[in-house]
Amino acid sequence: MNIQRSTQLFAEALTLLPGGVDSPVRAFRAVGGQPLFIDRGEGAYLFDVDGNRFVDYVLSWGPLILGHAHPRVVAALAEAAARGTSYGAPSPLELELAKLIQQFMPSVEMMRFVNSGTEATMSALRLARAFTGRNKIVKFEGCYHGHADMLLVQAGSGVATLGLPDSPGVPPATVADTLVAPYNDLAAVQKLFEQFPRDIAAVIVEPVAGNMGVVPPMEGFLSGLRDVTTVSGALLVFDEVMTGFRVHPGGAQALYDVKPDLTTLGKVIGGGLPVGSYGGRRDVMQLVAPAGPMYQAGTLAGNPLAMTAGIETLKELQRPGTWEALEAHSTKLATGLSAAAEEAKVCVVSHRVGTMFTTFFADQPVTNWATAKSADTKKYGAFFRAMLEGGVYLAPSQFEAGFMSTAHGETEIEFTLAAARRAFARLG
Ligand code: KE4
Repeated sequence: MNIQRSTQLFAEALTLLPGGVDSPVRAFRAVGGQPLFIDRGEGAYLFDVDGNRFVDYVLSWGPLILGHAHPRVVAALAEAAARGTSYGAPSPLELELAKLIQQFMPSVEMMRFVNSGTEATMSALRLARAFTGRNKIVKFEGCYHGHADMLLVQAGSGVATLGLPDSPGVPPATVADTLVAPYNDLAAVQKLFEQFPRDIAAVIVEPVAGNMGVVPPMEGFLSGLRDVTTVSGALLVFDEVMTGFRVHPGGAQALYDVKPDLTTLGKVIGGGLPVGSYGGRRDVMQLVAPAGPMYQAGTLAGNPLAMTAGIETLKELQRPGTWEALEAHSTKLATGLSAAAEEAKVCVVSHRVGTMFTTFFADQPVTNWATAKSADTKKYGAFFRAMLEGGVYLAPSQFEAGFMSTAHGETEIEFTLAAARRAFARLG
């Protein structure tokens, strides 16, 4: 595969951007090789600057559930841009998107738009602390909620531990109130609440984990979190930045019928433009300035272009048959990948929830970070490179999710499964 132009651009990028990228996971460090520079996206496809074409399952890490450059989104954006790119003042578009989100997620009684998932989770936890008057938060190993200091914490040993800074530059004092438990381990969370009965402001969870690879919640885990937070007066925060409009039209909260106090969103609700939101119980959201004293602000929050792309995306998702087709194609792909691995006698654990999926190169069940990180990342890297050579662009990390879009049809899936059979054969 000719990657000459990407190679030149990457060499230049390394002199301008740390690691040559604007977000670490894009650098291909986990899978070997170097990042491809993209010229354009079209439907299910990415085209790099050397003219190579790929069926894309990263889809900008989730936002592009309609695929790249959907005509309806592009046309609406062109019109919106002609009316100005930012107002720094309220616009009807924010209300239109808010009402659309509420149609899908009635638990979000009131919300605030921000510019990223990181801002959404950071603000939601500040709000939970303001509402409860408590300081501690609980997160889970292997769950990622953006790069706010207090959330950049990896559990140490043991069932649950006081967080230690994971990244340099995060002062120990900033994470002293961040408690960590293994995903799917309700007993560990109950133990934390016994240890800190009146100190925990919130439990934040990816209701389907996507940032250790896709790991579904075990039976009773989410409802157990709901019970323990209700009893203790802590808030339950569902971080649906990735799962929102991906695992079910109403998100994981609809799929598993568990109602959080706050929900964070991002990705799909911006249709590929910078966006995030946090929202939920009206009595909690009323604390947010200027309605209440909890401060949070943003120059480009509620940006008319991001709102427009989000509105058109959610409206398109409401077309009859859309979710059925997404479910059918996601199922066909995931089962096809498992069958291809089995045919080549390659051991994989395949997880899929809605339009999110991960093929773990593992020979034991994957239920949390400890079991996810036992996957053979070298083998995943070899598979990733073989699929890239075969014209399929997967997540450049074993610990990420793959995504389906409405633009992926039979042709793309058959092409992908043929490439997978060849790639697994090389590994087998
Ligand atoms: P952003 O700040 O990247 O918009 O959102 C942070 C975030 C919050 N919550 C969840 C559940 C998320 O998955 C994310 C971001 N996801 C990663 C992909 N695993 C973004 C890709 C990247 O970091 O480049």
